[in-house]
Amino acid sequence: MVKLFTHTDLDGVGCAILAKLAFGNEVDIEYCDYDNINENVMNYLNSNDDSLSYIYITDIRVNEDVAKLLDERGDVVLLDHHPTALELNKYPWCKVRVEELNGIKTSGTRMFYHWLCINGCLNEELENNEALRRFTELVRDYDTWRWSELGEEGIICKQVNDLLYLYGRDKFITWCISQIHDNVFPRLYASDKLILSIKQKEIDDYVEQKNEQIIFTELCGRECGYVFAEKYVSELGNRLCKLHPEIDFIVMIDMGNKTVSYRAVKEDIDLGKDVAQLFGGGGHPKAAGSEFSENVQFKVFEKIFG
Ligand SMILES: [Mn+2]
Repeated sequence: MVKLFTHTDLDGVGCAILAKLAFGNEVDIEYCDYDNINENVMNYLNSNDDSLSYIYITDIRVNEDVAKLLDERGDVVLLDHHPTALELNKYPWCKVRVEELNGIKTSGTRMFYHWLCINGCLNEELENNEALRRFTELVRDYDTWRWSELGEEGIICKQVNDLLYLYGRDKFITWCISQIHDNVFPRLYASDKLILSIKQKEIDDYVEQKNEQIIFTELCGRECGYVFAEKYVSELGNRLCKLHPEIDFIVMIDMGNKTVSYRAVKEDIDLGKDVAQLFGGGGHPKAAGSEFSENVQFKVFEKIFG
């Protein structure tokens, strides 16, 4: 058996798709986020399920305590591309790379694809499958935001990501796998295009609404704007940054989920290191996140009603 712990976003789901293609029914997949990855891996290691499975952890990192346990256990590979995970490279089973050999930013799906190819885990048909290669590139281009620099050609990356949330994870995975097997990925049908256009209208309206609510301030010595938002944070963040070139980054606070997302489009800032890490989070130079406690929610309540 193979056990896969992977991130919940398109890049993480891309890894799940690769695992299903490579290992079929022999893989058990657990989708994790930054707030539960360590707990989930620990629970697995302490459970009876942890027999002789090979463990893959993709597009997400574990903390030092869990890394030590995995190091003792063996039969594990961690593939991640977030700069905040680079310190894990001290373990030989952790491969953290930010860029591909050609200098463009890589992603979890892309790294896992290379790993599976090099280690002979994909059959010949899949190894030569053009649609599968395209799939990994498209997921990477979305995840690293490279798609926004590709013009018209990049839009399909965003559309595929939208379809993940429109169809739901399971249906989306089935859709991708069948298109990869038929060597047609990514093919959009009229019905896909219709729901995508309805969705896009909703996102555009949301961005417009949030743009009117933006509050400008200073944070970590830089100019920023903040909004309270809980949806479409990647697209919202990117578009608000572009609408307001005077700010260095945008902060999106999700009160309900107790999370903060940071986004920038400028080159001279590392949001993961310079901002999110100061608040217990992490991430990429242009996209990062952190969390806050329940106490903050109570304080806000008190301020409003106190
Ligand atoms: Mn990723």
